[in-house]
Amino acid sequence: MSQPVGDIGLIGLAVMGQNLILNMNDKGFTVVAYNRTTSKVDAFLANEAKGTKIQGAHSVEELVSKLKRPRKIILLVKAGPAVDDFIRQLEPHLEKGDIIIDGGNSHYPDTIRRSKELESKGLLFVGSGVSGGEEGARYGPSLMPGGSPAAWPAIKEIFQATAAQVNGEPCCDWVGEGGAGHYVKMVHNGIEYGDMQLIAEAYDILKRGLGLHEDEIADIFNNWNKGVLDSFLIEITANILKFKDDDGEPLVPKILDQAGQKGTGKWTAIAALDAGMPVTLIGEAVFARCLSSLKEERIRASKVIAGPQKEAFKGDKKQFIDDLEQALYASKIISYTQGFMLMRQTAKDLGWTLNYAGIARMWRGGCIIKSVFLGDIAAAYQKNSNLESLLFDDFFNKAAHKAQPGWRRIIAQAVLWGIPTPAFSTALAFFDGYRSEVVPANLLQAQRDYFGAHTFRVVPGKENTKLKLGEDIRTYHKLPCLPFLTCYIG
Ligand code: 2AM
Repeated sequence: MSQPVGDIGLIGLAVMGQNLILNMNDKGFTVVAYNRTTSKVDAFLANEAKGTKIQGAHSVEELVSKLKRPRKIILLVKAGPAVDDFIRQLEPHLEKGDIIIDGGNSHYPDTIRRSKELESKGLLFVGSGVSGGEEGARYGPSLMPGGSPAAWPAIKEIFQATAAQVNGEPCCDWVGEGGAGHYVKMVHNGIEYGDMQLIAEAYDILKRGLGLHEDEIADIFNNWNKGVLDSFLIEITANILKFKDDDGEPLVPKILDQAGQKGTGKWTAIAALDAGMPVTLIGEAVFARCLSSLKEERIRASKVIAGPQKEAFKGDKKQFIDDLEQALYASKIISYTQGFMLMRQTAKDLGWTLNYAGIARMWRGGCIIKSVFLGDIAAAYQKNSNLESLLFDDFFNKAAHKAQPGWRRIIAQAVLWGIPTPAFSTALAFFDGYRSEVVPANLLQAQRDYFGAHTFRVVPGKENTKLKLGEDIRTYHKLPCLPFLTCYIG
């Protein structure tokens, strides 16, 4: 039998899979393609892959036989049982040190399970986030591989060459152990939900608040794209707002205001609740989509629930638009602050070593949230990989301070107008909570103790408090001295 020539195999010839193969082929690697429905292999070889080095396989066994050792096989199939199915089919043909890579949208607990199972059999497993859609897959995605650390040296060259490049640096690095790659991809998607919601709120304020036309709003977004908000999402929003229907009217107002979701934002919000981390902006972004889908109910409510009387804006429009840019920027800082806090906590909980500067660099290109801003986040974590939150970094601390007055003015005005700003508002609420040395959780603790004898701890220095740990406020409530006691428990 001839020597195997394949550098890497890929299973799953939907558009993402085909494009990733073509991309790897462009970078000089020999890829072997396989698909459950093998007619797709033939069609691919006869069309898109014609004239390339790409090889086909008509069985899992043939695929494996065409790969150099250690064998590397990427699965780009529907997340769920199809991944387990292929792992089971591949296993008997693989040898110690061979690597299975799941590049699909798997949920990270599945990735943790699969990497444990395969490692126990001497095989290596990688769960890799692949972001950037079909276009990214073809010309350079953001790749977020994590799993068995021993797999990284073997796949590094192919992965880093295939990924998007920003300033000569690949948007791909090793993320961490176990399910870290898919976890980070999940948080990336949650952050994407947040960024999109923030932009939608800015649009709403400009449209319903200032009464601007889509063309004027597009110009504002184009301007913003030259400053601190410079990013793919701001750029495409300007293009979208400029887009006209056949009748010359902007298309956006004709689109039904019911947002869909595939669930990765929800996963992030659930993961945040599980980790006990206040990732409020992504949560609000998910809930805003939920509220948007209550269209029929909202129509009925709009008939019977009145908001404030609409008043024309009398202030300085230019100042207001500058304030809005700052509000969007500050809220974005909070969203990423929260996202990185979540990853940090999960890394602690699950024993992963995450490379935060690397994660920011991976998101700088090739994906929907790509932005200049991510370069600043990479710089912050490069300076201090142990940063508790971005707000402790000088650059972001100053930026948030500078944005603060405008940010508050925007939210105050939106509240007066009755325009909902769930993401802007929760960002500011987080900011104000995070910077508060004292929050009213003392009262919560007293309430919990009162109705459930949950006990509380006293503030250091107030150890002489009459009520001691394990005692119950209710006991004292029967005495006439509760006001006296409550002043001690703060
Ligand atoms: P197919 O072309 O044979 O349907 C995206 O759907 C990719 O995932 C396709 O390559 C598809 O293969 C594959 N896929 C989806 N469900 C699958 C399953 N249960 N088993 C194997 N492949 C599957």
